[in-house]
Amino acid sequence: MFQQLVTQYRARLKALKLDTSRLRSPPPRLVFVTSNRDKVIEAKRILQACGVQFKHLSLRYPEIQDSSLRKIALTSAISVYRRLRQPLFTEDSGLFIEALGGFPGPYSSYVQETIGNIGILRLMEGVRNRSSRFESVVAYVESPRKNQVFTGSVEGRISIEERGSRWGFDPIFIPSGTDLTFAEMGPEAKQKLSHRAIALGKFASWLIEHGRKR
Ligand code: ITT
Repeated sequence: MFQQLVTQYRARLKALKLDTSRLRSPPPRLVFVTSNRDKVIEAKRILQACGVQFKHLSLRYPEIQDSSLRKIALTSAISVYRRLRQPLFTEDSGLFIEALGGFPGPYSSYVQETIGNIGILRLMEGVRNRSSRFESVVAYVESPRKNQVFTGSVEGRISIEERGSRWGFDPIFIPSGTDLTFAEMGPEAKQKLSHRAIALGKFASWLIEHGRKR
């Protein structure tokens, strides 16, 4: 509605041959709630490329303990929505290592903060099956009764040692089809195949399809 008014106003000014380039777009109404700065940087790259704008709100919110990332993400997003009462999304992600029965999975954040990559590499010492998977779940809550979940995953393997220096598990995760870790390949290449890019790409398509780009 507001966007429509701005468009009409711009058209009127244009008819009067005035400069409309200085008119600012309304601020984004969509909020990304996360305490993780690296997620925000990646989400900006991915969503802005699709023309989707959002505002970042840094907030630590309680997460339920569950084996399903989907359940954790949606429960968190709904509880944050109850506080903020505006359209928002959260993103939950994790690294699932086959030989460790899917560990750290939903405990990825805690494991990263405690034993870190070195601890994971120690657990994997002498383990031949290094298959692993990164998963991402984006939970969008628009109103008390309207929510959507978008998922993305990328298969790969755990490296023998840390390579590259980006955030989280990036230095030890090698996506299938390459020999580089996420950390070594850099943000642009990571964005083409990451779990987060897939989930956020689906989210962006949904927003565009339903006319909710901001
Ligand atoms: P919020 O819950 O506030 O969004 P968080 O960092 O706690 O932030 P998660 O609970 O989703 O987020 O934790 C997932 C952890 O998995 C994250 O902290 C990283 O350590 C790791 N991780 C997830 N995606 C990653 C990626 O693309 N590259 C490297 N590490 C990643």
